[in-house]
Amino acid sequence: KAYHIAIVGATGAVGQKIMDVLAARKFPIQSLKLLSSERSAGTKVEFNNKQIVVEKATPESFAGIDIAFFSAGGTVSESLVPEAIKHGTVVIDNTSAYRMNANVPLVVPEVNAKDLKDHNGLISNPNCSTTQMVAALKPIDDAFGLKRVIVSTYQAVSGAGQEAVDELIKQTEASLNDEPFEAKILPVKGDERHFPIAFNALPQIDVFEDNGYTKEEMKMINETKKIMNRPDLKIAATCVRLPFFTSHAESIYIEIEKDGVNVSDFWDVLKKAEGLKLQDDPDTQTYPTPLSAANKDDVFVGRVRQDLDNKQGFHLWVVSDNLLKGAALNTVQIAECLIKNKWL
Ligand code: 11C
Repeated sequence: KAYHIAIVGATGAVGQKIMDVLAARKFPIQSLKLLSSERSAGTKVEFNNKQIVVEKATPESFAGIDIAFFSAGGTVSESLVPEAIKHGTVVIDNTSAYRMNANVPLVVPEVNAKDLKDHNGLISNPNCSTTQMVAALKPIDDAFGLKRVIVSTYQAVSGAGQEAVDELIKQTEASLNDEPFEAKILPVKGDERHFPIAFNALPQIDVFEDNGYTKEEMKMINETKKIMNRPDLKIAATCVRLPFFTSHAESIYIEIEKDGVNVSDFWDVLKKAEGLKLQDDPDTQTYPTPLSAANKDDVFVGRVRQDLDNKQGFHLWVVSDNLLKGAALNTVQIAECLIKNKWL
């Protein structure tokens, strides 16, 4: 069987990646409707060597659509997802609009595919930095019991959109040419102050909440608890933007329940885990980096070390392409999982 598919936000970076992933994985498509805001409507986009004209997304756009991938920002999802559901379309939403709703599954298939079973027409795709972290933490939790997580991230500018990517390029060129430049986008387009990203590190991703953590940090905390079904998990995050284009990297400190576990026990567990690739050998300087992980599907793990003071404490370095496993790939894998299990 093949399906009638719609992509909302088809001209955006994640929308384009969803198309690439659908084509690469030979997703069973009967028809593909590309939807966008009025501004991008009329644009022609190539898919499988055919030109498709992007249409303006309206409530009626979803008639006859089996699966809609939404990636056009929270406001668009808030207004159009309920309309799509009314048409019987199953929605997989890439925005944060519905992620923490109790009746909306938030899914990384390797971690909690079973939560898809009882969906109500809407499934949320997690934040990119959360997805790669839970993919690495789940097999560890299953094998050794996870007690506490402290994560610091090193995140690519593409997570903040094309304008942030363009800003990094312009600022880098200007800095190298000793020319003046302005910071207008990062750390957060809508926030009051902006700081240079070129040759810098910005310890703010998204706006601050009242507790002093940023929204990105609270997403990592709350989404992880939901996906792993561990509301009791002790977890804190510090999210930092760095001047590279693709992949998020994370330094993760964890404490486990089990005693007597060593690094090679970790390697055994991580090697067997679905969607993970272990790249960890200090003798040959083997570890993942944002560049080595870019354009790859896996979540890469390296630098596994036992803490020097706490035998039940371990340090990991986790890297993955933020637009693939962090966004487009996970979204398509959710749809594949629904089809495979006849849960559509
Ligand atoms: C960033 N993680 O790198 C963000 C982008 O909730 O889907 C993704 C925001 C989200 O800035």
